[in-house]
Amino acid sequence: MTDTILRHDWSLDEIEALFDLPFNDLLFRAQGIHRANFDPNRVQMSSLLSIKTGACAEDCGYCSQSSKHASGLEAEKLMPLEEVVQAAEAAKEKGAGRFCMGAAWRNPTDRNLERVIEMVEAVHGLGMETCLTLGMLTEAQAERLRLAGLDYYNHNLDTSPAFYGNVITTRTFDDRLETLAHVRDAGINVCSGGILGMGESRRDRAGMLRELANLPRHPESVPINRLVRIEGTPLAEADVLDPLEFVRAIALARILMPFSYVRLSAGRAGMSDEMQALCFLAGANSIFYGERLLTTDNPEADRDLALLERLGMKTEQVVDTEVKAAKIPCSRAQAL
Ligand code: SAM
Ligand code: DTB
Ligand code: SF4
Repeated sequence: MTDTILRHDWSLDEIEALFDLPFNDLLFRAQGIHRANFDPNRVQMSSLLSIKTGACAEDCGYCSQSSKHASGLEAEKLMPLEEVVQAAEAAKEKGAGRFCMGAAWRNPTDRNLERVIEMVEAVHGLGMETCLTLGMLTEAQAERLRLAGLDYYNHNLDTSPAFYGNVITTRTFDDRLETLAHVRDAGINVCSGGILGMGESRRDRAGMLRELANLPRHPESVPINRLVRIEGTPLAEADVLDPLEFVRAIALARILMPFSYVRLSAGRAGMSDEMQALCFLAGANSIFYGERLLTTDNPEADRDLALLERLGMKTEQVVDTEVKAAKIPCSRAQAL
């Protein structure tokens, strides 16, 4: 059995050295760590819903929802509660355990936050785990969400500190760290990852993973997105990342954050079944499930279920969220 060492002091050179390992050696290491800490044949499934779409004040170079880009996306107001509940019910019916609601805001106003909290409470009422991604949060807002029973908050670092300015200029890397600290301090599970394939170097990929791994506690959930190239955005013509480099990054995430759920996130619609299978072998154990991400397509639910069946993999059972939170291994291990 592989001993799992939990570290928060990785250097860039150490991470790059792991990235440079022969592919089979890297995957063997990642799979060993994965097996020591998780059932390798289980996958956690989250469904996404855009509850407020487009007209965002930020300029994230990859995003269809920025008002600064001409992606042709039609902006929509905050969705009524009933529509959100219907979407959550449908996602639950299909087998999703967690429902993640995203809004194209730089940050929520306190008034909007109260409306979103009604959604969180209603989705909880269906017996699903809840996740939100609403942009930056103040300390008080994070506290309010915790009181409302929110399970996870997603806020991505997106890329390395060095590459960050090439992608986003309207908020800083440190702003993102600050929101993550508010979420962590409030006692909400942290979901944070980034995007690969935006023209960054391998060192940048290592740099992003280093930032995540060197947080005081590892995020419970680490979404690794492959850029979905969207017409009208500055990154529409970015070179497609070598699929094997993407798999390597998944393996690195698994090695650096051994107890975290590593989510094979956006970009799966453009991945072969074989590439996804390699990602699971490298330690990915979570996916976005359902035909829509926020504004772009995800694989059909049936295709995903068929792939899991072919791989002999099963959906992680949805258990009572309180019990589940108590079971998250990193809460135990990282407190040591
Ligand atoms: N507005 C909020 C924010 O930025 O925090 C929440 C929604 S935002 C769309 C959530 C995350 O989705 C981004 O941080 C980014 O990592 C990911 N994302 C957005 N557009 C993407 C794309 N075209 N390809 C891959 N990932 C993308
Ligand atoms: C994350 O890391 N990826 C999700 C979720 N967190 C919110 C969003 C992916 C968005 C992909 C592009 C789109 O559909 O607009
Ligand atoms: Fe706005 Fe989020 Fe898109 Fe950035 S990623 S433009 S903050 S919706």
